[in-house]
Amino acid sequence: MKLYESHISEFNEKSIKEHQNQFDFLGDTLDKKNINTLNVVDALAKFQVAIPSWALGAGGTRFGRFSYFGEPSNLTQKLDDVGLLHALTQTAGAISLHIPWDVPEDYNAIKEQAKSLNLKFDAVNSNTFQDQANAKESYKFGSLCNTDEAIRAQAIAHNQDVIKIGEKLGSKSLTVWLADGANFPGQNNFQTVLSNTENSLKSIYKTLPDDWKMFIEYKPYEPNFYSTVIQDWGTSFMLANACGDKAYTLVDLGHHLPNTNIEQIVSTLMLKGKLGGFHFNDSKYGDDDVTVGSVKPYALFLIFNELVYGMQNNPQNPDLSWMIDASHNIKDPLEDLMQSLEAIQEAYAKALLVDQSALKQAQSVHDVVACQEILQRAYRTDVRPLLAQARLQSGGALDPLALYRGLDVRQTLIEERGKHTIASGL
Ligand code: LRH
Ligand code: MN
Ligand code: MN
Repeated sequence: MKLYESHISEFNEKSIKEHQNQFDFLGDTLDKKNINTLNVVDALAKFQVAIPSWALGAGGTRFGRFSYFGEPSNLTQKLDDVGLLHALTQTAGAISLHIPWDVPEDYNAIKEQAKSLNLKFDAVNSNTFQDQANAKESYKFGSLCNTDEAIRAQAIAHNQDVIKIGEKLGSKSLTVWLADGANFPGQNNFQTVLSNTENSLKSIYKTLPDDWKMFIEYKPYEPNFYSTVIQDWGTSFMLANACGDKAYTLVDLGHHLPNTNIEQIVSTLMLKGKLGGFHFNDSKYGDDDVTVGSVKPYALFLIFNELVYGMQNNPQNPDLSWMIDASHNIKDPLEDLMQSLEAIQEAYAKALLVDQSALKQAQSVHDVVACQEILQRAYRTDVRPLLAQARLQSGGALDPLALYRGLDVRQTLIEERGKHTIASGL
């Protein structure tokens, strides 16, 4: 399905007056608080979040999978979907591939297509959590951590291949997430599997191009339910330090035990210059991978507050790689991703409104009540006109979801691709 500029401009025309009123009113209010609205809008317009190739289809659970119909069944169609999202929102200017799910058949054609859709290739992800077709060795008992050298070698070689694929596409980073761990006490010697993992990561790191970064993702449990080798940010941080300057920790919001103070983790990593990337999602119980901001929007705001502080005060930390990591069981994936993008931009905008100097002042005199007021004043501001303005400025839709529904995009995709399509991936 091709979305034309005229689709967007004609749609925007209908609500432009109402938007302008709302934007001007908010602008006046913020002006009185000495906030430069145009700077905030500018920051929002620049903020781009990568879409993972595996979030474009219906994921399902181990109990079943309900197709959403018209899902992309190859890389070209996945790029088209992200292109649609980007055209509507102007916030999704990159795609993150998972290998081997997304190995391109024709690199030039894929690169040309991405260029025409204004998309970049974000981090490439390796996969040693599933056995691949025709693979000699099995990852049933771990990959980079395995006590069997041949299995480790196969997993290392896979990661090195993924880097080569990413290089051909213009990616600049590799994300390593390992399912490695144990299902039962006694299954693994903790020190052996950690040492093996460190050595394997170092071998992969050795082949990382100079202008690349390696992101090490952590997760406390699942699919192993007793222990995970890279279980928390501390383990990831330690491994990143052992590898070198181009290795960083990656925070996935769903990879924490309930009530973990994620904003504090973000803050610590940025102070140490070791936060590399971010996977957005939301959760109630664990790695639920549900729509960003749908369960704990205030926690997301507090996380963004630390991210904004870090981006303004920690030059030792590089620019972050932003990505959504979600799965969809019952929603239209594209609609869900639009909701996630909106929630991310909303939390970012609110964090940009925090009066940092007033907060510092209140902290210095231990005025705890004022500290909370300052944060909540920003959080309670309805920033949606700022988001709409940023989209308008960049050629996106004032209300992406309404336009998507108005054009009946999903129905067109079903007509083009058929009903019973299955996206490769989770
Ligand atoms: C693991 C994870 C990781 C994978 C993706 C499919 O739970 O978050 O980022 O690559 O899901
Ligand atoms: Mn993730
Ligand atoms: Mn996950």
